[in-house]
Amino acid sequence: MVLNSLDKMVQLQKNTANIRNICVLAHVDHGKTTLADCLISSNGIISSRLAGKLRYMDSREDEQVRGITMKSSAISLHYAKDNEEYLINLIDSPGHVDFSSEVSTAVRLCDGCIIVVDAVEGVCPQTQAVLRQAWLENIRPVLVINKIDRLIVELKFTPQEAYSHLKNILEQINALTGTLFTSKVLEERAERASESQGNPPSDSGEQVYDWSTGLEDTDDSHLYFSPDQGSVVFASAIDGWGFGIEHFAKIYSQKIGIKKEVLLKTLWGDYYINMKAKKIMKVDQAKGKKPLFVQLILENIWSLYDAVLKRDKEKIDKIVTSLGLKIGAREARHSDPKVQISAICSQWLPISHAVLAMVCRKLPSPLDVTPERVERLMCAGSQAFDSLPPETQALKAAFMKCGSEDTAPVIIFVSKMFAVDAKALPQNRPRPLTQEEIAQRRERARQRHAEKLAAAQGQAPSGLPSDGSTQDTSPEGEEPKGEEQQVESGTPKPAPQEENSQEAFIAFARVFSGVARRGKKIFVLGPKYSPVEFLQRVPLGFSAPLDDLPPVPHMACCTLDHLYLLMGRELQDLEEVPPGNVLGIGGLQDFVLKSATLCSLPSCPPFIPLTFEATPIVRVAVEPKHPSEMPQLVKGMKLLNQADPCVQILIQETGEHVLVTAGEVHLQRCLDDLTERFAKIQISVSEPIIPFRETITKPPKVDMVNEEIGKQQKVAVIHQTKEDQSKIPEGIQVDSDGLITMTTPNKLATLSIRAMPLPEEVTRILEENSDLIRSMEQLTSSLNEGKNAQVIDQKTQEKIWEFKGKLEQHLPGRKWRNAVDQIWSFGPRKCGPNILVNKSEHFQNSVWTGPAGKASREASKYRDVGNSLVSGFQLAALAGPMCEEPLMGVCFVLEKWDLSKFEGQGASEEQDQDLMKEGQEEGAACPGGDESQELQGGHTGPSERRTSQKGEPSLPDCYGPLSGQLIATMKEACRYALQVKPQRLMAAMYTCDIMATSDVLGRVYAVLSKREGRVLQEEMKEGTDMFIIKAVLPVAESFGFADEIRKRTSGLASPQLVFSHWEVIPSDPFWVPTTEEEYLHFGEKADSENQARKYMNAVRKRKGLYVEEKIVEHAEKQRTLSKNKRDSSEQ
Ligand SMILES: Nc1nc2c(ncn2[C@@H]2O[C@H](COP(=O)(O)OP(=O)(O)OP(=O)(O)O)[C@@H](O)[C@H]2O)c(=O)[nH]1
Ligand SMILES: [Mg+2]
Repeated sequence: MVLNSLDKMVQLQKNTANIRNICVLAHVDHGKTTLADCLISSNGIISSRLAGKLRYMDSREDEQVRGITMKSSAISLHYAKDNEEYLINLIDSPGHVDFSSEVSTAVRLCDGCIIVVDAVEGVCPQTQAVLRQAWLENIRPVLVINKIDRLIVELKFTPQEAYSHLKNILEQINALTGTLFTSKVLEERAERASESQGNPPSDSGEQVYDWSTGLEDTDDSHLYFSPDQGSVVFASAIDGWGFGIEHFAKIYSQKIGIKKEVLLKTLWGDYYINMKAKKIMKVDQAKGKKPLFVQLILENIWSLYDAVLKRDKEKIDKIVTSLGLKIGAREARHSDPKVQISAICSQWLPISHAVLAMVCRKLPSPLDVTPERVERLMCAGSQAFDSLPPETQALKAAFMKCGSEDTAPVIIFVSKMFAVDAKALPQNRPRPLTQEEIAQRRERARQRHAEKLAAAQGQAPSGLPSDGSTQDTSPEGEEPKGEEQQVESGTPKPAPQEENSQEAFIAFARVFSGVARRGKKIFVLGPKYSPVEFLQRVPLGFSAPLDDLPPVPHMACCTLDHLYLLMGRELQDLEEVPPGNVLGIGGLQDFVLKSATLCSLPSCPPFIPLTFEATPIVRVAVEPKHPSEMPQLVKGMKLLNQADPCVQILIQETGEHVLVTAGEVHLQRCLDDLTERFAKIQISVSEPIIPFRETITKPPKVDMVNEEIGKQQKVAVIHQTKEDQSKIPEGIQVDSDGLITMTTPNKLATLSIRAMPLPEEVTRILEENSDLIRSMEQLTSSLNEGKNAQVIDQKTQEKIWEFKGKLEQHLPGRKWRNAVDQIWSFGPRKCGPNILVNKSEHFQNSVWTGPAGKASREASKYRDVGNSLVSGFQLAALAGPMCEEPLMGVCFVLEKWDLSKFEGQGASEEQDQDLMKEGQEEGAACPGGDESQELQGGHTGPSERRTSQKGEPSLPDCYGPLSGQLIATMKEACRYALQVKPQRLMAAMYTCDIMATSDVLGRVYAVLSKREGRVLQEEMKEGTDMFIIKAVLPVAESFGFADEIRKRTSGLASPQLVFSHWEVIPSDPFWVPTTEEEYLHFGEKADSENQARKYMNAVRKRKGLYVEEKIVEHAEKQRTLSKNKRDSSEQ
C-alpha cells in the first residue's frame, strides 16, 4: 500500500463516524509494539519485512536496547474496507508496571482498546490491571490472543490441545470482565439504594428504587470476548498472521455449502461437522470428533508450520498453490524457516486486516460516546451531574454531538506533555526546496566555483566584487565556508543555534468537541478550576476579549500555536483538527504542567484527574557533579517533571533534590532523560532512599530464642535497665504503664501522655480514608475560624459517620472506651495514620465536631493552647525517635494537662506580651485554677512547686512564648511515650508476581529468600509448565532484584513489582540479649546484627544522626561466656 499523504489524513479526520481512537494494552512483552508494527506496515510506513523487528513505536534508544516500551505514542493509520475509508488513531502503550501511568494517559484519549494476551502466558497481573483501567474509563475492548506460534513451536501442542488452551484463556479473561461488571452493577445498585433512602420518593414515583433490577436482569453478553461475536482475533504478530473466525466462516460456507451464519456460531465451540450429512452437531454426541475450530482452522495452520519447519518443499508448494499465494523467490529460498512462514502467512491471513476490520466493526467511533462516560468525565469525585450549573450541563450535548460547526464549543483534553527535540518540529525541519530555489543555489554555487578558480589562477583576490560575496552570504551564516556546507547539504533554513538545544513540549491531546484551529484563543482549566466560581465572579454575558477577563483561579488563556498530526516518530503540521481526533499541540508548556482541559467556554469543568495505578515509591537524591551546575539541574528537573506523568520532584527540608519514581526501570529512564536531555550535565545519584515508618507494638510474649518471657533467669537485667533509663532524661516521670508526665521548661504547664499501638485494621482504615479525613479537617478549621461552615453534602456526611462507625467497631474493649469520640487530631499532616486522643476533662473537642456542625464554646476557649498541643503531636508523628521517619499506627492519649499554674499566674500578674494575653483570658475564664492544680497535679511534688513559684516571675521572659514551649514539650513527651514502649520499624513492601518454568523455580526461591521475600502463593498455570509465584518483598531489598532474577534464570523469569503495603519488621532494633539462653545463642554483643537495626542505622547514617555502633574490642569465644557469667554471679 502506498504511503498516505497528509492531505488524505486531513480529509479522513473530517469524517467523524469513521474515526477510531484506540490503544493497545497488555502485560509487558505480550507483543503490543510488534502488533503495532504490523498495522503500521499495512500503511507502507515501514516495510512488511521489517514489521515486528523494527518496533517502530519504540522510538527512544533505551526502549530499543531494553526491548520494552516506556511511553505511549500515537500514530494515525488509514484503512479501507467495504468501500469505506477509516482513520485509525492508534496509541501503543507500555506494559511494564513502572510505566502504568502512561497507560492512563493513553486510555483517556481513546474510545476503544485492543487487549493483547500472550497465548502461552495467558492472563497476567498487568492484563488485569489494564482491563480494569479500560473499564474505569468506560472504553470498549476487543481481544487479540497473540503468539499462537509459540503453542506450535515451543510448547509443541497438538491442535486439539491448543484449542483447549485457548478456550481456557478466553474463560479466564471473561471471568475478569465478569467480576468487573458484577462489582459495577452492585455498586450502582447500592448507590441508587442510598439515593432513594436520602430523598423520599416524590409523587411521580419515578424515584422509587426497584429492588428487582439487579444482576439477573442486566444483559452483559455484549461485554464478553467471544470469537463468534467477532471480538477476538487469534494471531502471531511476529509471523504476521491473524484471523477472526468470520474469515474462515466465509471461506467454508462456500466450500462446504453451509450457511455462513451457522458457521459463525459453530466454528468456535464444541461442535463438529458430519461431512457426509453436511450437519453440525454437538461434540458430546460423538466422542472422538474434533471441534470445527480444530479441524477447519488450527490443523491447517499446524500443517503449514510443520511443512516449513521440516523443509518439506513439496508440501509447502502444494499449500501455497492451494491457497493461491505468490511467494517471492528470495523468501522461498531463505534458510530461516521463520522468514518463509511469515512470507506465506502474512499473505494468507494478514494480521493487519483481521485486527483493523475488528476494530472498525466492534469499536465505537467518537460519535458513539455514551452519556455515562461524558458525565463521568465531567464530574469529579462524588459530585452529581445534576448539581452542576445549567451552563455546564448543557455542554454534555456538545460532547455527545461531537459537532464541527463554528458554534460548537471547543473542548480538548491534554493527557500528558511529552518532550521532543525542537529540531524535529515540522516548522524547524528542512523543507524540500522549490525548483526556483534550487536554480538560485546552483547559480550561486557556480559563481563561487568560478571565483575559486580565478583565485587559484593567481588573480588578485581584492579584485573580486565585494558585493558579490555579500549577496552570497545568507543572513544566518557569516562564514562563506559554513554557507557552502549548507548549500551542499541542502538545508535552506537552519534553526537558530539557541533553539537547537531546546526541548519543545507537545501536548498529547484529543479534541472532544468543536474544531481546534491554529491561532485560536482558548481557556486552560487546571484540575482545581470550578466553573461555579467563574460564573459567580464574571458577570453574565461577558463579551469583552478573553484577555480582559478578571483573574479567575486555576484558569488561564492561551493560543493554540501549533497543531500536529502524531505519526509515531514524526509530527506533521496541521491547520485545524476536527472533533474526535487525537492530536499534538505545541506552545502550551507555559500553561500546562502535566494534564489539563482546554475549552472555549469557561462553563466547562475540568475533566476528572487521570487514575494512576502505580504509586511512586523509589526516591533518590540527585546533585550535580560540579556544584556550579545546580541551576541546570533545577531547570532539568522541572522539565522532567513536566515530561513524565508520574515522576515527583521534591526539595526536602534538608535541601536535597529528590526524584520519586515508580520503580527501578522508571528511575533509570528518568536519570537518563535528566543527564542526556533536560539538564545535560553529569549528576551524582544517591542510593535509593528507602522509606520506613515507625510504630510501637504490644510487648512480645516470647524472647528471641522463643522462650516465654519472664520465665528464665535474667542475667543482664542491669545492663538492660541502664539502657532504658538513658533514653529518658531526669525530670520526666514515667509510670509503670508508660504514662509520661512532662512539664514545660518554664514549669507552667504539665502534660501526661501515653502511647498505644493501634490495631492493624484501624491503621488500614485510617490510610484508606485519608481524603475523607482531610476534608473533615478543612471543615473543622473553617468552623474554628468562625467562618460559616460550608455545607457538606449528604454523601460525605454519610461517609464520615460510616468511617467513625468502622473505627468504633475495631476499637473495642475497656481500653478504648470513648476513644473514637475523643479523637482530637490525625497526624502527621493532619490526615495520617496516627491519632491523638484527648482525655482531659476540661477541654472537649474532637474531630467530629466539625462534621456535626457545632463548634463548642469550650473549644474556642482553649483553642490556642489546644492548637499548640496538636502541632506538637503533628511534629512528633512526622518524625519518630528511632530514625526520624514518620509514625504509623500509633495512638497518643493525652491523659491530663494542667495549665493551672500558668492560669494562676496570668490572673495575678500583668503581662504585656501578646501571647500571655491568651493566658489571661483563659485564666479569667477559669477561676479556681489553683484548686484544680491541687487535685490534678498531685504528682508534682510540693518542693517542685515551691521552686517554680520562686523562679517564676522572670521565667516567661527567658523561655519565650508559652505556645512554643507547649509545642516542644508535647513533641518531646510523645517521643518519650514511644520510647518506653516496644518500638518497631515498618518496611514498605512490594508484591511481586513472578512467572517461571519449573526448572528455574528453585533459583527464583533462592533469590527471594536471600532478599527476605515471602512467598504467598504458588500455582501452576494450567496447560503449561509455568508456575506463578506471588510473593511480598521489602522495598529495601528490591534494588537489583529484577536483574538478579533475570540473570539467575537466564531470562526465563521476570518479576513485576508493585507497592502494596507497610509491614512491621518483627525484630526489635534496640534488642540486646538479656536471658541466659539469648546470651548462649547470640553472644554478649549480639553481633549477628538484626535486620531492623541494620535498616535503622542506615537511615540514621543517611540523615547524619548519631549511630551507636558496636565495635569489637576484644574478640572472644562464646563458650567462655558461660564461665564468665558464673564468675560474675559468684561475685
Ligand atoms: N513467538 C512470538 N514472539 C512474539 C510475538 N509477538 C511479539 N513477540 C516477541 O515478544 C517480545 C516482546 O514484544 P513487544 O512487541 O516489544 O512487546 P510489548 O507488549 O510491546 O512490550 P512492552 O511494550 O515492553 O510492554 C519481542 O521479543 C517480540 O519479538 C509472536 O507473535 N510470537
Ligand atoms: Mg511495547
